Amino acid sequence: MSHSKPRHDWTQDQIEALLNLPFNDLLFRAQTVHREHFDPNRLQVSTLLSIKTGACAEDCGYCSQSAKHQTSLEKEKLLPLEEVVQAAESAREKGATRFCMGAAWRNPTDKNLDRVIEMIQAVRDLGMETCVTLGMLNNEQAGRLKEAGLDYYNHNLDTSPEFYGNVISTRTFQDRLETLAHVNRHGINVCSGGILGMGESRADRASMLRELATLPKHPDSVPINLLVQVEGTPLFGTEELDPFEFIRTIAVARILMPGSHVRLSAGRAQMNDQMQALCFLAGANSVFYGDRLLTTDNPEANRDLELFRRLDIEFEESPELQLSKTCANPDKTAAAV
Ligand code: SAM
Ligand code: DTB
Ligand code: SF4
Repeated sequence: MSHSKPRHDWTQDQIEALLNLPFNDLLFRAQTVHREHFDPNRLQVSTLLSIKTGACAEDCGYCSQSAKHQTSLEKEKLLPLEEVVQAAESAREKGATRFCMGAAWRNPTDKNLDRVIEMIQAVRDLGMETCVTLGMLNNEQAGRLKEAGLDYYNHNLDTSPEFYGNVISTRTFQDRLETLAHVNRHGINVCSGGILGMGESRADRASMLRELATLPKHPDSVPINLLVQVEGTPLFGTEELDPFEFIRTIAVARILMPGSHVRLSAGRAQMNDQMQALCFLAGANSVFYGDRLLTTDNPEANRDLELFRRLDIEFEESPELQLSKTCANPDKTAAAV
């Protein structure tokens, strides 16, 4: 099978030309690339937990958790370890292979990090992959997370560098790139993507994808969120994005970053089944699974299971299970990849 090689030299014009393709041509191309790299009927599933909620010092215009916005969110201190382990066990029972813990911090203190490291180790002991999203990190903190065995760090670029100032003023686009560089330097898998539907233009969506696809290494995981409009945030009331524009952006992310998992992230609760099916056809192959995202609703697990059954989609196995199969029968697994 011929694999399209990952490229890191995509230009703004080339990306805009992809976004401008006739819809059916774009989806056909994205699905073709997708099949060269992945089983099109399998999804990677992660479950999220907010381990520290609200009272965040940043002013991200979309976020329910910023102390600068008047939302109805109840703030919570860092959760006790036992509560986190219970939530991870329950996610594992439902079939999730990765557990993602999110904290509403501008950046973690070293003491915060000690507590999160205990959580990472406990979740790893359950045989799950771990992901955390804790805000900005310095180089040393990234090194400590790697030592603790962290698999993924989520830190989104959120939008294009050109549109960024319309959404966030308390940290810069460059700050975000620096955190990603620390994470990558220590060999932690990078999860980085953005949000659509914040009033940005098609050129902004192209520019955000260009930033992601021209990183020294493509992010292993690329979450594409649809803005969840939260009352009390500055972006509440933004004109809704045309669903086909969202699907086009997923398709172009798939073409630009062929070996990455593209995650259909926040906003699924507001999408109908047909739209989600088109996102999977466009190359999305990962979702957040479980009734809650961080502070807002995700589709209920039962609704998802029904959708996946109707679409003949199965969950990706845990990496541990895949590894044990490779050891038992290396030829069979190699042929399937
Ligand atoms: N505080 C950390 C940070 O910002 O890096 C981690 C948590 S933060 C909630 C993680 C990501 O979730 C944000 O970067 C943003 O892309 C996404 N997100 C947050 N609120 C959202 C919303 N209302 N709709 C869509 N995506 C959202
Ligand atoms: C990401 O890109 N999306 C997730 C995860 N990374 C941490 C978070 C979505 C949050 C949606 C709004 C909320 O529930 O607060
Ligand atoms: Fe804080 Fe993260 Fe929300 Fe921004 S997105 S306000 S950093 S929790």
